[in-house]
Amino acid sequence: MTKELQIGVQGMTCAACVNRVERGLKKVEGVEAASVNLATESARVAYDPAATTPQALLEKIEEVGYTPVVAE
Ligand code: 9UX
Repeated sequence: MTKELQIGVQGMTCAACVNRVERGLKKVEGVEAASVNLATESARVAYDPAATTPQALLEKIEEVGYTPVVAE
């Protein structure tokens, strides 16, 4: 089973920032795909809810240096 989550990400200013967040998210166990958009300051993550949690994804974004924002 796969779930998708849209997360706001604040603090990104360049393409390298985007890569940091994407690569960080993809390293989380259970993440199947991660796509980060600089223009909309958000990340879209597909993950296995049996293997990870939204909380772990938010913590990873903080760990790589950015600010996650849960909106929707
Ligand atoms: Mo370049 Mo993005 O230092 O932080 S990676 S602006």
